[in-house]
This record gives sequence, C-alpha cells and structure tokens, in this order.
Amino acid sequence: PQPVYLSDYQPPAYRVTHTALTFDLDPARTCVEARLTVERHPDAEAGTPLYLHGEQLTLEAVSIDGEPLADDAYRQNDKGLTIDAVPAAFTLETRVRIAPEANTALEGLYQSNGMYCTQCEAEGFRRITFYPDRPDVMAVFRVTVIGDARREPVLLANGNPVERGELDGGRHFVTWEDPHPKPAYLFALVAGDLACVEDRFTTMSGRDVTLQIWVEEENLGKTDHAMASLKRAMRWDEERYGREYDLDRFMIVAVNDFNMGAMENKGLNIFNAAAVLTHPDTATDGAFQQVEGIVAHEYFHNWSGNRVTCRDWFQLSLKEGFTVFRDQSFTADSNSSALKRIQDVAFFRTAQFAEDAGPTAHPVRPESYIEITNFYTLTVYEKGAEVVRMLKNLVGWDAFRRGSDLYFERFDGQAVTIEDFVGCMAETSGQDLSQFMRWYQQAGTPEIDAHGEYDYVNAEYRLTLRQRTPATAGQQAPEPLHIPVRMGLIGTKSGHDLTLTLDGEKRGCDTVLHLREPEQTFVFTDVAEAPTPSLLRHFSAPVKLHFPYSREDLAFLLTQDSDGFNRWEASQRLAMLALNDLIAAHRNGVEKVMDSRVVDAYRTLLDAPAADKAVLAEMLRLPSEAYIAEHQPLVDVDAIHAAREFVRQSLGFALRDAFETLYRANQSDEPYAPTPEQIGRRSLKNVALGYLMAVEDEAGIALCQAQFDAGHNMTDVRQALTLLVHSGRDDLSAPALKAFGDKWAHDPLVMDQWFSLQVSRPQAEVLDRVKYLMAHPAFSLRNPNKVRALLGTFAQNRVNFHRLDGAGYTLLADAVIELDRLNPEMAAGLMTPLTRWRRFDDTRQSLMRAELERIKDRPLSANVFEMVSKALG
Ligand code: HT7
Ligand code: ZN
Repeated sequence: PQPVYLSDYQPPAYRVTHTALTFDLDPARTCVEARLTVERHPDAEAGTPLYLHGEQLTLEAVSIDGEPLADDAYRQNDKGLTIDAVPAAFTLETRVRIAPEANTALEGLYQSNGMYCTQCEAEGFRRITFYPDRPDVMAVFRVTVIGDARREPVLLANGNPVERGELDGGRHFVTWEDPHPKPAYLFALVAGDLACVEDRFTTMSGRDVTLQIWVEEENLGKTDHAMASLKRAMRWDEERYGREYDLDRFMIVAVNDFNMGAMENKGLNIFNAAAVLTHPDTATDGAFQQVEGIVAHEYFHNWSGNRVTCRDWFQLSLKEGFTVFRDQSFTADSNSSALKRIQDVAFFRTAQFAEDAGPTAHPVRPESYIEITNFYTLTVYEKGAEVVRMLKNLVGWDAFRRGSDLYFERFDGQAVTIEDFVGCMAETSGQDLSQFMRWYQQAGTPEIDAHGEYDYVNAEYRLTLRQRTPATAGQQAPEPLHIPVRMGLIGTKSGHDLTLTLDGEKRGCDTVLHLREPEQTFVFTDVAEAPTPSLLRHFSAPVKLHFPYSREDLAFLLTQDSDGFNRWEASQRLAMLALNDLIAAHRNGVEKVMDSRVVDAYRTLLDAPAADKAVLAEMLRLPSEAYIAEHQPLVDVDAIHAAREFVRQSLGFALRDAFETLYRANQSDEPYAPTPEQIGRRSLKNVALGYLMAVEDEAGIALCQAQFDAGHNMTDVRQALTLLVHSGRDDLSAPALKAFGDKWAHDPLVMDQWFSLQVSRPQAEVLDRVKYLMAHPAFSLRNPNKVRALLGTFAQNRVNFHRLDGAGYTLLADAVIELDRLNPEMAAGLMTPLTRWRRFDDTRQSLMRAELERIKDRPLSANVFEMVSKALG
C-alpha cells in the first residue's frame, strides 16, 4: 500500500451538487442506484478524466445523461472507476450490488443484529456506491430506502422524510431529503425493527425540533440520560457558541456492532449502544458521564465538522480537536470543572504521552498516512483539543468566541483547513500565531525544565524555563514552541497566593507566561517572602514539566495551592516520588519501606473536610501502573506492580480507621441519580473501599461483600465485584462472578463488564481465563465491544500481558491475525500495545518483536501493515 501525502493535495476536478440514491435492501444483494449531478471545476481542463472511488462493488450499469457507457469508455480497478471523456456538466447514473451481511469490517453498509446501518467516515461511502469520496466534495442528498415492511418497518436517512409508500411483495419505502450540502462521509442510513423515544427542543430562534432516540424495543427504558444530555448540549451550544440546530429533526440510533463510540452523520447520529444506553442497574457513573460527553460531542459536530468540514483528512483535528475541546468544556460547565480537568489530564498523560513517545507518533496534523482510520488517534483528538485550549488561553475567551463566530460565518458550507481556523483566531485577537502553528506540525511531547531562585535581598524570584521537544521519525530538529505556562507563587510561610509583578506590571495572583524561546527567565519583583511556585496550572500546555520539588514542597502544595487542579497534581507527584523509591528498592532486592511523609500527607487529606468529594477521591487515587510506566526510562512491569501494591497496602494499614470512617460517611440509600454530588460521594466511598480491601482483613471483605450483595447500583456493584475478583481469593470471586454473570447473561453491555473485570486481575492464571472466555457463547470477535472488553483489557493488564514467557504477546498476535481478516480497523487498534516494545527490557523486547515479525509475515490489511511497519521500522 502507498502512502498519501498532505503536500500532494489537489482540489477536485469535478464537483457533485446533487446526489440521489435509491437503496433496495437485501442482506446479500442490496441494489444501490445513484444519480449524481456533476460539474467540472472552472479551473480544471476540459478532457480531465472523472475519477470515482469504489471498493467491493459489483457494477451493473453506468450511464451519462441517460446514455449507457460503452465498455471501453471507462476503466475499473479494485479502488475505483475512471471515465475518460465527460462533458462540463452532466448526470451520471450507476447501479451496483453490495452484500451488507458479509461486511464484517463495519465500514459502509452493514448489518448489526439484523438491522442495516452505515459507517462512512472516513472512506466507507466508497463501499456503497461509486463516488468522489473526499470531504471537499459536498452535495445535497435525496435518498430513497426500500425494505421489507415486516423486517424493516423503520427506514431512516439524513434530513427530513418527504415521501413514503407501500410497494409490491410486502415492501415499502421512505424518501429523505437533506437540504444541507454535505460530504459523503456524513451520509447515513438505518433500517430495521426499532422503537423510538421522542422529545422536543425549541431552538433560540423558535425552531421546533423533534428529537428521537431509536433503539431495540427492550432498551426503551435506557434512553433518558442520553435524551437529557442531548437537550442540555443543544442549549449549551446556543449559549456558549451561539450555534443553533438547523433541521426539524435530530435522530440518534443505537447499534450493537460499531467500531468507535458514535458518528455525527447529519441529523442521524449513529451510536455504539454502549455510548447511549444507561440505567442505574446496568451502567456505572463513568458510563453515565461518557454517554453525556459522547452525545454532546456528536451534537457539537453539527457545526464543528458538518456545517464547516475538513478539506482533506489531514485536517481531521480541525473538527475533532475543536469538538473534543467543546465537549470537554460542556462537561466541565455541567459538573465539577476541576474533576473534569483531572480526569482528562490523567488519561491524556498516560495514553497520549505514550503514543507521542512510540513508533506511531505523529503531529496533530499528520503529513502522510497509508490508512486514515489509523489516525483517529489520541494525538489528533486529545492533543488537538489541548492545542485549541491553548489557543483559547492565549487569545482569551472573548477573542476566541469572536474567532469561532468568524470561522463559522466565513466558512459555512465549506471544506477548510487548520490555517483557516487559526487565521480567524489571529484576526480577532490581533496576535501573531505563526509560531503557535508548530503545535500542529511537530510530534512528540515537549519537556520543560524549570528552576527558580529567590533573592531575599532584592525580593525577586527568578523562574527559568527551558524547553525541548524530542526528535521523532518525521522531525529531526524540532523548533521551539509557543507554550502558555499558567502559574502562581505561594508564600511558603504565609501559605497565601502572592501578587505577581512581572516587568513592572501587576498580574494578580495567577498569570500565563508565554514561553517562546528555548530558554527564558522570568523575573518577578516585590516578592515579599520565599515562594513555592505552582506551575502549569490546569495543565495549561500538553508538556512534561520538571521542577525539583521536595516532598515538603509537595505536601505544602497539596493543601495550600489555590488551584484545585494543581493540588491534585501535587498528590500525584508526591505519590510518584514514593513509588520511584520503592521501584528502585524492588529492583535492588532491598526491603521496601513506606515513606511516612506520604502517609502523613494522606492523613492530612483525610482529616480535612472535602470541598469537592470527587476531587478528593482523585487525590487519594494512586497513579495507575500505566502512568507510572510512562515515567520510567525502561518499564519494569513487575517492580511497578509490586511498588504500587505496597503503597496501597501501606496506606490501607496506616489509615484503616480513617478510610472506614470515610466509607461509612459516604454511604447512602437514596435513589440513584448521576448528579455531581452523588457521583462524588460514590467515588470517595469506593476509593476508601479499595484501601480497606488492600488490608485483606475480614472487616473490609465484609463491607465489600455487603456492597456487592446490596446491588444498589452498578457503580457500587461493579467496584465491589472488581475488588472481590482482584482479591485473589477464589472463595470470594467465584460465587460473585457466577451470580453476576447469571443475572446479566441477557445484557450484552453488562457482559462486556463481566469479561473485562475478569481479565484485568493481576493473578497469574488470567491468560487461561482469556482463552476460556474467548470460547464463551457471549463472546464474538465480530463485535468490537467484546474485543475491547476481553482482548483490549487483557492487553492493558500489565503483569499478565507482559509475562516473561511471552504467552501474552502470542495470544494478542494470534487475535490480531484472526481479527484482521474480519475487521482491519479493530485489528490495527488492538495491536497498539505490541508496538511499544522499545520501552521494555531485552527479553520482552525480543519476544514482542518476534510476534510483530510473525504478524508481518502474513497477508495483511493496509491498516495492520501500516502499524506493523512503523513498529518495526
Ligand atoms: N467522527 C467520528 C469518527 C468515527 C470513525 C472513524 C473511523 C471509523 C469508524 C468511525 N466511527 C466514528 C466519531 C467522532 O469523532 O465523533
Ligand atoms: Zn468527533
């Protein structure tokens, strides 16, 4: 497979203004008729051939302006169709056959539980009909869907229904029109036996919008939270961004087999069932929060992505980074903003930092790709959102909002670039953002080395920041970035925020430093007492910041920093210092001793009344093994696991009574609601339960068992079950797992949790468990949720996946090879942990590499080929 390069971009020679499609549905032989109104671009030369993408299509007829084409008038290969001589404006008609039941890749038109659905982003439309399947070709669509009236009573497509009727042979049809020009990747069709929950929303200009969530009948009781989230998101986008919905109906459909979370098709969002269905008995608080975020994200795409879309797929972060930023802000506004930031940053620093340091590292705007679906990455989405957040912080909210208005107004109905977006921000703020553009062009995580000196005599504090970005495969000499570093100084004696004076200008107690040079020193004057700096507040830039904080400094910041995010940050840094010592002790075979200063800091936290319970819970949570690993030059999985377990147990023993008090104080029988207050309380209680179970005494076990038996809500049940299963006590785990599995055998989303928690346990027999569960009747390699729950979770189980005999690697490689034949996109995603082989010791490196070589020797999809070549390259 050949790479595609950003530098090769050419505008389309032909544009399609109107697209009329007729689908006659059949599992094995769906007929797709397309009538395209095509115009040559004024800049294109007469005689330029027309090229249409098309894969896995059986072409039955092709004509131009009603005249069938002679066999030698066109050429077809496995990627598309070329027609050599076409007029300047014409109507092209084609008829093709496709087989939705055979489509296991879940791209294009496929069947899930007997229902027809589509996934066209990024390049799935070319598996439906011959078409210029690129985002800069935007047309108005009219779509007729014909199906069996009994099997497919519901026939949906984008826009508004304009006609419906009965046909011979028990068939019926519905015709849909979408007045907004759109690229093919936003096309959608759904047909099946579905039920719907309906609601209404009145937009700010008074448009009455029908809201529908379509699900299988038995899931009708699980849509309330998604519907409430949708209405809140619609209102928020009006209030914060002035964006109003633009059709008379907005539909969401839940499907069981879906490669990602959801898809923002115009007016007809298609969702992974896991991203829409919730019920207190079946979904955890985390799942409720995820549904809210994904519903909002897809809705926000209606403007950031659909009305204004991407010129080409290299610009993917234009819509994804901006939309993630928008959904993060929505969640922060609806819940605890400090908590949201903590959760996002904890995830980002673990997963995106790892991606940025590995062989598949790429800039937020990549410069080449082989398979675009491999680039729906944390870098494009999450780092892209961090870049937009930095922009907002650099220009300020007012200029950012005016820039956003300008962007939507100027480019409405167009397919544009990241330069167009940043250009609007530069225009409304009057700032030069040319250096800032490097954030889109350079891969790798920048690091900042900071150090400070207090000068008593002159009452000055000198803060020196030195930046460096590691070289990556595509960038040997990265250039300095424009980095916003938000910070404050806290008087070490007084414990108060100090007023900041920089270059003679008073800046309040919190300011943003603009770091542009490789090294800059900022001199604060009138600093009345020796300060402790609070740096990179709110994680103001996606960088690693090093400052030689002592444990005393961190214990101080833990309680005294006025920035809630940085109080959490201090807890993580403090835990990391203790963990690093213990990892070294484990490696050197020295007895492990718990640092009493860390225990004291936790005691202080537990003694102080918590303003925000969810934030306190996060402060009490130890960094994950994956996060700890990111901080090691070479990952020692066993030492990391042993050190973290030691800290968990030590804290559990030392603070047992305080944890029990905390647990009891936050227990409640009130009916479940996903409110920030209740979520915070449950989170705190369940963190406490984790420490109590680490003690391994009967009292803790009794609390845990009682919580499981009470079955009050899935958040509590799942945490109790996880702790029982991970306890290593078969007498506790076996009956609980059986009870849970029997109770929820009928619910695929709960069974995903059942699979996942069994293979995340640290005990050694997990590998056999994975094999056993792969043969379980509820497991299927064809269902992405099951693959993620079982194999994806296992590959994150650090001690078991990285077993020294290499059996974990072999199991994953076997699964990748098998899955690649069914679903290349999923197979490529699943192999990610193997690509990180350079981070491990020699033995593991060679075992992982051997598995990568074994994969490489097979006939592969472009997806897996690209991943394996980069990993070994
Ligand atoms: N924009 C959507 C991306 C997506 C996708 C991409 C590749 C293959 C399958 C997919 N399903 C959804 C989702 C989003 O970011 O909103
Ligand atoms: Zn998105």
